[in-house]
Amino acid sequence: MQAWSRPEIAALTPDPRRPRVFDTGRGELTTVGPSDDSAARLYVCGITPYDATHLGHANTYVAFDLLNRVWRDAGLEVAYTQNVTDVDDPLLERAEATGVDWRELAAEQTQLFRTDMEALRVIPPGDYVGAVESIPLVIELIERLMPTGLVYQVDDPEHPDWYFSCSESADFGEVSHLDRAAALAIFGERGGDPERPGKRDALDCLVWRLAREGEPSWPSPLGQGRPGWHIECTAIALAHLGEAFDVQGGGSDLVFPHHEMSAAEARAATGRPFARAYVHAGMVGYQGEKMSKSKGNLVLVSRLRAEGVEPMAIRLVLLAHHYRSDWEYTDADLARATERLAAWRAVTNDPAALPADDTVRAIRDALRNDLDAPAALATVDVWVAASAAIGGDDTDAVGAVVTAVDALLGVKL
Ligand code: 5CA
Ligand code: ZN
Repeated sequence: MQAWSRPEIAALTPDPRRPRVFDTGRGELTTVGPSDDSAARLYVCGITPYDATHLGHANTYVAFDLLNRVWRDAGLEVAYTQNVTDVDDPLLERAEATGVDWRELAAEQTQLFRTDMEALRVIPPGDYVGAVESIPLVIELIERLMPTGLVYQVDDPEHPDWYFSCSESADFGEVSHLDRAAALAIFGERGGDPERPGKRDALDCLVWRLAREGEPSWPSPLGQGRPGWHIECTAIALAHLGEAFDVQGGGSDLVFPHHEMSAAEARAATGRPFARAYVHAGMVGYQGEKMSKSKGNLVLVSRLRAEGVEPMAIRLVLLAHHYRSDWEYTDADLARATERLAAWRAVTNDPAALPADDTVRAIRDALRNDLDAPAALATVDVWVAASAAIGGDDTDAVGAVVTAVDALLGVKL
């Protein structure tokens, strides 16, 4: 699948220090990236293409864009894969409810997402991969799992779908560390089917759903059907990035079951960890609840853009919140970001300002310290305010700040 076009990425002299980010699995900050000069490998769970792109989605992709940019700033190449869940229950349900062909809905929403990402200057993944085009990879992975004895058909004569015995897989729980009661409750809320009769264990997850009347399906040795959700990401990540890649990312709503179960499938198939670290962005809320397609309380990037909001102001709204925090969007966020952008531009339009070496260094430090964008913004604010008040005659400073803000924060001034 085609990704979106790449923003121009400003170049700084590399600073080889690796970033530290919070690994949900370890429950602490950890240094991420290769220890040699091989490429850093990143997988970020992509959209299910309907109701795209709300500020919650954008927040997650901008968070991992920071990681991508810091790795690049460290002189590393970044192998980045992102999926599109272009066939799954919620997409099919929405298509059915609105009388649109599911393929059309997916194509149109994926395209909208591309234009939003482009506007926000998010660096595209090198591999942008749809679930539908990856069906052969999914089948291959399920077949690879067969000899483990962890894949079985549910005891249901009408629909003997294929399942994976998650909780029997080594290290199950390594990502979320949930106890069984909590896992069962969340599984039911997030697309799982703990109550389906005929499974070996309530936490087992679907890997291949056999065809139902009116649903899309593809031929396979497992029977005509379609992939389950978790195995989609496992198959795509293993095929495009290999085993034990550096970071598996997504929003915190994916910690369980999605990332736990993908990790269990990969571990069972390869005997190695799926990813070296599992990194999660916080949830963005609106009007008192998590912003979500199912609730409909959405602030869409495309709507803000259509209202004339500068994409760089939207990006600054997101960067003003630490990627791991949960926060609620209000109009005041946008007003503050718009003011900030104007203040930064007012100073960077001048030919000279106060010296900026310490400011550039502080932006780099802040981002290497768990992608602390709010601290980076505050550093720029201080330099901008001081330069506006005092003036300054450093003619290199403006260019240095503009380049650093562009390269590291992705904000074009
Ligand atoms: N296609 C799957 C992942 S394989 C999926 O979760 N799609 S999604 O469209 O629901 O979400 C896309 C990404 O946005 C995921 O990483 C998800 O964690 C993140 N996300 C969804 N809602 C929010 C929100 N309110 N705040 C922050 N991130 C969110
Ligand atoms: Zn995923």
